[in-house]
Amino acid sequence: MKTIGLCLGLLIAAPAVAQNMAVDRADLAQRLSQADADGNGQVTRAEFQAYRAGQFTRFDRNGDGFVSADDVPRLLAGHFAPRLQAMRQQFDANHDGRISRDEFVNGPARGFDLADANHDNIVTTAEVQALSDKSKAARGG
Ligand SMILES: [Ca+2]
Ligand SMILES: [Ca+2]
Ligand SMILES: [Ca+2]
Repeated sequence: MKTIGLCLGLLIAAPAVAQNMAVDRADLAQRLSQADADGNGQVTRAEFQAYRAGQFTRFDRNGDGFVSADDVPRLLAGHFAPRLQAMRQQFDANHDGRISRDEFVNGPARGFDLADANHDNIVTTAEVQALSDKSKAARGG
């Protein structure tokens, strides 16, 4: 079961937007802070895309340059079909049924765009903080 557990972990780490159209802001804040490669408290679009490239490498388990059903073990295909479908809807720009590295890295970045309140292609810790404050308010806490 070790392999299956590892696979579950990888796929559960898929972008939150893929599993739920509503962006989980706390999760987004965490992912953006992970994307801050040089740790200066700002995530540029380039850093965000580099982070995505790293995610892609993990999702493309068979290393063929595409994220597709082939990357999901047959036993788990039924379980992950809806999630893969959601990812395809978001990222499969040319509708060939699989997600290329380019489609994934340069695909829609709703979370980043949402956090980048002043649209300067840099998400600052202040912007992330503002977003999670909004999120807390929305939850009534
Ligand atoms: Ca693949
Ligand atoms: Ca495609
Ligand atoms: Ca900004």
